[in-house]
Amino acid sequence: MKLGDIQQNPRNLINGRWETGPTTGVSTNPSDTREVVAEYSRADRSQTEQAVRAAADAFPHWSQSTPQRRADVLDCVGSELLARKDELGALLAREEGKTLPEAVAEVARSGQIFKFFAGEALRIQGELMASVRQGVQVDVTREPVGVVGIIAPWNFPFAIPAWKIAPALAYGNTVVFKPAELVPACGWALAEIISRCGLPAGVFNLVMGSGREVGQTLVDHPLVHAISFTGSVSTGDRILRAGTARRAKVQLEMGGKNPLIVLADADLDQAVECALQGSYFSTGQRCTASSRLIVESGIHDAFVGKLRDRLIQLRVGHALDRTTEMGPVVDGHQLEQNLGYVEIARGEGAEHVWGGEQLERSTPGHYMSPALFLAQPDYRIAREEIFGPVACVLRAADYEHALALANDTPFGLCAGICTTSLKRAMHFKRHAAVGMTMVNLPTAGVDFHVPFGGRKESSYGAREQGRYAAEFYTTVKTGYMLA
Ligand code: TXE
Repeated sequence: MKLGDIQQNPRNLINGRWETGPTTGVSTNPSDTREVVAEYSRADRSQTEQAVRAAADAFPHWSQSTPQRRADVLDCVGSELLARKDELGALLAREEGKTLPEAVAEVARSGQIFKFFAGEALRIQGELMASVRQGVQVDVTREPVGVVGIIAPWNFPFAIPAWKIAPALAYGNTVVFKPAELVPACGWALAEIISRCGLPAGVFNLVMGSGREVGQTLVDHPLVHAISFTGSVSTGDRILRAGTARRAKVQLEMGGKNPLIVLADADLDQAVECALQGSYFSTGQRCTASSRLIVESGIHDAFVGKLRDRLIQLRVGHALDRTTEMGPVVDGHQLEQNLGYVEIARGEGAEHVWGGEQLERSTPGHYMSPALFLAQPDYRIAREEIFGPVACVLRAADYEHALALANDTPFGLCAGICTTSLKRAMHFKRHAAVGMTMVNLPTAGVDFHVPFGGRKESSYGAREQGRYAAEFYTTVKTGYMLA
């Protein structure tokens, strides 16, 4: 199927068949709101239940399939994503609004993730142990969990589903996937590729629709054994309560308020580029975005001045325009939220450095200029996840003060430091209360073959990605045998 067909009527994949839902939804291009990207079929509660039953029925057979078979399926998906990265990247840029290079890179990354887990399917390991009892042999083996409900956000419409779906299938689970409502065409395009790579009916299902109906049905359904979710803290909390109440396995990746410390001994140009990339690329719509720039007094004014100069030059525009460096905000609601935080910052007395205004471009879209404020640690813009191109600078007296500020947050996803001191970098890596640390790198931008996730309110459950994904997508069995 060609991409042109996507606009026609992407449908839901239930038990190997493309099913029309009772209602139709629309996704639009945030760079040009006159353009409809997809009119898609929305599934309802009963179709979601059908998808879950299909996945449950397919599980016994699929869970016994050979690793080679599963590897072949995942390799096929990865190859097609890589071969079509430009075309699918253009779709992603149109539907979500990230720039074309960012979007193409995300699709390529998704292909690499499927390839990685094709390999992992062949590397499922167990342990053989000596027993404490004479003549007894003990082994520990990994088995799939069952039906996995995958609930994804809009900000990485290919990569996040990829890093959930690929390990789920690699380890022998069956899947019901619900993409975010803002990006159905991307979710559908990924599902369409998966549907042609040799899976038996029911092993992988796609249900598009609302969180309240489709998502909640997955969370509450007794046949869904595990739920992997990425999104907001409030939705994550609700999923955690409902999922664990019925003893489902739950994995949550939620918000961040990630600090980037800049010490006086840092390479100034490098630190400014780390801040610019981490705070504003992908329009700041990354859970790993650096939204708190904690800068030591000795370099504070030079850093703020140089970052301001870079922000003035940053080209905001249509995601498909080759000269654009920062695309639009994903939708009107998110834009309103971002501009609302700009007003809150002003109201709290934050010093405005640059930006934070709605912009007009030649096409009607959700454009705003990147915003930078000087704030105090107790201001709301320094404490709450905004999820847009709005960052604040906090002044730190010295390294110890900077570290204390960095850890003074309910979140704990990622933290970075720019410094030329090996001693400080090592101390920071040890004492940052997060799941991921960066030294002289932006807080956003991670590898796919190592664990991803955080502490405190940012994450719950087993880590995602790399071989640590096995912790969530498998359960261990201990076997005893009289030898
Ligand atoms: O998130 P939601 P939204 C943050 C960001 C953003 C805010 C709202 O601050 O402004 O969240 O975005 C599904 N049961 N992040 O509304 O609601 C929903 O359909 C089951 C940060 O998009 O959390 C979607 O598929 N599912 C984040 C997914 O959950 C439900 C990335 C995420 O939606 C549900 C995205 C329910 N009751 C947003 N309600 C990050 N840090 O990466 C909704 N959903």
